[in-house]
Amino acid sequence: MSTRVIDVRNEVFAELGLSAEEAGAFDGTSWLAHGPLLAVTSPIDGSLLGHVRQADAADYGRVAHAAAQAFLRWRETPAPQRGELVRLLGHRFRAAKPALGRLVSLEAGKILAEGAGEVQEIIDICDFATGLSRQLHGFTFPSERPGHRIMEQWHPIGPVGCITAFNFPVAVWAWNFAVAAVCGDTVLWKPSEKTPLTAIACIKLVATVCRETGVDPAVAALVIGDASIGRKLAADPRLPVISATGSIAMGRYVAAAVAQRLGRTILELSGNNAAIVTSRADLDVAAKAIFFGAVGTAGQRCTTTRRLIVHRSVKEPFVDRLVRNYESVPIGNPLQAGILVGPLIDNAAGMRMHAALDRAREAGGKVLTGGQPVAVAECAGGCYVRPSIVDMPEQAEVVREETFAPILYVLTYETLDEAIALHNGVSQGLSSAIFTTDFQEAERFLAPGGSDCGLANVNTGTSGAEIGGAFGGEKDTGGGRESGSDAWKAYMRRVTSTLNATGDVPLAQGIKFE
Ligand code: UN1
Repeated sequence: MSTRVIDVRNEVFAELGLSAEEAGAFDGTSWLAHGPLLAVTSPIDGSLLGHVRQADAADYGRVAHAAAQAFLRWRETPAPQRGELVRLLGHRFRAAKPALGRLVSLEAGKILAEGAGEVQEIIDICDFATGLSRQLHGFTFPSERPGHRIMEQWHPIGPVGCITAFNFPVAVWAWNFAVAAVCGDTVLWKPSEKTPLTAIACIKLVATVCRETGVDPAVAALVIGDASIGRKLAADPRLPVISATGSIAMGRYVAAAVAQRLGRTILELSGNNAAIVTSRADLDVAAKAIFFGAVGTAGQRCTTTRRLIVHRSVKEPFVDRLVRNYESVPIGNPLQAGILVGPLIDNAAGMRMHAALDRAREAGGKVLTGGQPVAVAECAGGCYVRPSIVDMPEQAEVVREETFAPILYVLTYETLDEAIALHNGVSQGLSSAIFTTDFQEAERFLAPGGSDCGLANVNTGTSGAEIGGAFGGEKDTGGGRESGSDAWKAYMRRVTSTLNATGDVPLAQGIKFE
């Protein structure tokens, strides 16, 4: 199988029905866009993948209107029938997995296994949401009044605006779309400008299944554009819910704009995830999990392990071992079998990594390995770096920031209290892990005074969460929850109904009004 970007591009374009010039707005009927042309390049070697015509303000208006109109019909469709669309979609994504996974690799620079893994998340959430379509349940409550009953219903809330980032160009949309769709909402998606082709490919797949099943394809609407389009979504009163993944700065803007119109947000912003390795850890387990968490996806997951908080007694052997793993990790063309670390998304990301390492050194940090650019034959236009480990004397400012690159800062501790204080001493609160075989240490980490993150793991890493749980985190991570568990509730409106089956009107709280 070829590993040349251009060959793979030609194959996946043919399989997924993409052309060299695509339109970045879909209203359920036509692909028409009138904004500036966007050149889409691969981070693998900088080569041109294609062009996408972006949406202008009028395109946005047309697409948002279509999503709002489609909602009126979709919300009346019984939920299990909505689930049937999502079930068929799961099949379609199963069939498309090899091609779509490779397109993710081309556009986001992920290794093939991770590109395919991302499509697997789509399939998994489709399966989950299909079951969910028969379980959108409400409680009933005993009334204080005789002959009365109180019940809750969950109704579709409206078109959902979904803003996603480059690093999970399709899975995060799918968590939102599959769940929102069975909830009876339509979804208007604004993907990252770095990964518009995977978005177009997904929406084309959904539209095909919609047409085959008689569903209005505007249930999955798409609008590709710059930040001005994102601002339109945030300000649009037709979109009662905005789900956004990206930087803290973007999240603050979206939160304020949506709050201004009293809408609801589901925010998944940055992570600064730590793994605590205690003196009682199984170091084999810890090393494997932290290696994948810190180095996987070239350090460009929200869930990437960015800080290692290690007990003084095991620090030396453990860090030495990690350094050895880092020094032998295969870096290169992510389309090639055996490669574990692909490129950073662009040169700017490489520069930010470089700057962070400089700041870490200034703060007294010692770079134990990595940080250098790596020249990859035939991929001269890509930004490849050697993942880095930096021993830090303290949790300096640079450690408390999220640099979207493979840098693992090492912090040392003596007592578990100290470790947890260091762990929680950052503004982000997405994912976390402790490595220990000691039950009491594990329970301390999971207790209310332990990890303050939305995801807290024991003996498994910070990244690679399954779709079945709710995904998201606290503090600057934004507080939203997507994907599994009861995250669906954020995509619906709750109706509390009191039913009176008597011929009288007794009032609550014992009030007499006669
Ligand atoms: C992200 O980085 O925004 O838990 C999502 C994980 C993946 C999802 C990451 N399942 O690492």
